[in-house]
Amino acid sequence: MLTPDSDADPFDHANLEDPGPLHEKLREAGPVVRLARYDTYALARYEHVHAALTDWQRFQSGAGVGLSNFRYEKPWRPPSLLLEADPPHHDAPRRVLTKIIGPRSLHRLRDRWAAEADALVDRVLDGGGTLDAVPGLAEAFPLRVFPDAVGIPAEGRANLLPYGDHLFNAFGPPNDLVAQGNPRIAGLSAWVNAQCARDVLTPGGFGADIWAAADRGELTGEQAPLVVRSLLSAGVDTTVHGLSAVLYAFATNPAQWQRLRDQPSLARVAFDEAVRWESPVQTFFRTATTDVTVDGTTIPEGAKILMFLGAANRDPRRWDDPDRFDLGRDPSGHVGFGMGLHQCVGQHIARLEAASLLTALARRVTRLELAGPVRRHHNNTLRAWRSIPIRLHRS
Ligand code: OW7
Repeated sequence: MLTPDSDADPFDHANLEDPGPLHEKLREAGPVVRLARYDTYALARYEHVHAALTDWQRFQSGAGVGLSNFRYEKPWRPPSLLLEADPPHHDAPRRVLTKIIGPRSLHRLRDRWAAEADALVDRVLDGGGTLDAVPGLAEAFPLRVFPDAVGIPAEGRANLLPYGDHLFNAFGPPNDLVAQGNPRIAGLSAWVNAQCARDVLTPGGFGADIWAAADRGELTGEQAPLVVRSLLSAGVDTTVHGLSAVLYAFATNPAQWQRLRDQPSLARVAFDEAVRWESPVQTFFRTATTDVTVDGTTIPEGAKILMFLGAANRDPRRWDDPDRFDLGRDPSGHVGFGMGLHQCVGQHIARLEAASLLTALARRVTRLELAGPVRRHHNNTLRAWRSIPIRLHRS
């Protein structure tokens, strides 16, 4: 079958502002669409995104999960041992991190994070309850709890968000968003790298736990700081935009908020439904290790393949009424956290942050109401908000 071509730019500002129309076009054009301007292949249907994510042998990560191909171009930073690696190199770092930030280890943080969420929401309500939910809740909560849990010092934490923002832009083409971040990235990067050293990390945190794994021989001393870097790279912007998404979803779907208030145990389903609905991580690339035929169309060896997680998560072939944010559906199987070997190792942290914040809000707030115009933040990989003015109605 001849592969359909598209001259669309998924990374231009119109598509970053509202990717829905492009996603529909790509899903309907065929199982594989060649993105002519980047000489890459797009997958936008759930079935094929899922298949590529679970076939790490033919869809490799080790040549980079951005547009740039590490076979030909030097990466802007030393590659991640998790995200940008394939088995067998991927396995030890993954095994170590899976245990350190798995559900069992996170259990210790439950009560502390619940208390922090209660305190934050009380403070916001005491201040009148009208605020920008992006800095005021979605950024404030992760920045309150996550760097402490990793065990980095207080100084310089404001570097985490701009570092992540640039990192996620850098998976895309070298466009204006990357150019905007370039002047600051050396400084941000130096700061992040410095936080990964063993003597900087507080005992009892995830970072110290990673170094302890190195002492047991589960990682080398060269690997340990790069695994800490993965936490600081992947763990901040993602959760911020995931929390923004669920807050916006509830502000614009008051009946769903009532449902959560009636049944607070829905907080986790609500967050996963928001991750499906919004797909805070929109896209990642893979590289074909051999000629791959997808539903009759062939992708050549060495080609980059762009997987549209956001399009798959709203594919009507897989989801009933996919554009609806609905606590009544079962969102499991969404690819917002990926799927397979690389599926988000931090998803339990994200869910615990979200459940803590949503539970604190559900106990105290009858209604989240938009209180002004919302604004998107454009990023080559992340679906993000700059501003969500809201009024919280105290119960
Ligand atoms: C890393 C959300 C995907 C990521 C993203 C960015 C960096 C890393 C991982 O996971 O450094 O491992």
